Amino acid sequence: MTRRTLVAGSLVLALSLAGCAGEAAPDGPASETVEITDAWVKAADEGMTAGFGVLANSGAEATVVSAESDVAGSLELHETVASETGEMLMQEVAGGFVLPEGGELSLEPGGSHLMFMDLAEPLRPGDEVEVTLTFSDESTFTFSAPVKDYSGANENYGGSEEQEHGEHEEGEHAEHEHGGDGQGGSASDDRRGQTTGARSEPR
Ligand SMILES: [Cu+2]
Repeated sequence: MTRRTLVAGSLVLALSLAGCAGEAAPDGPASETVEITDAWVKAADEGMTAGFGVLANSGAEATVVSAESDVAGSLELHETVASETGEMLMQEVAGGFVLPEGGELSLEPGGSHLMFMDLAEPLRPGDEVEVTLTFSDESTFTFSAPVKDYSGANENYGGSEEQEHGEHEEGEHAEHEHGGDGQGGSASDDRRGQTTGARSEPR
């Protein structure tokens, strides 16, 4: 009898807690739904350098509003834009890096990147750099990125990567088929299709 009352009591408590959560994102803080892959930082002796990687977000839309690292006086969130004369310029991105719901954002040379300002010490290939991202919900996400040599935007930093990539295209992406469920259309539709498109349709 007593035990039964206890169970009932905790059930009510759980329900009322769930009620309190109200409209808060069911996916939890951005720090728990965002991951980074292929993170790396460009080697540099002093001054500025840049960090890259692919940010993937499995939850609701998340926004990176700031970043910091012990190796730099400050970190800025940069995007690359074409000027009126066609020159590529980088600038701080207004409003931060937006990661769409269930989507990803690639930080890459010639595109958006983390700008390391005022390096505290030389960053050599093989070093590891810790970076902390802060999201608009004030949660934070720390990751470690290796330092790599990279000598210019026109150079393929991966070396043999082009060949390897060709093989991956045939292997890992073979299961990805287009137009299966008639939802084709825009690029964003296509991206979403990858999460739902795996189901097999009965004939
Ligand atoms: Cu920059």
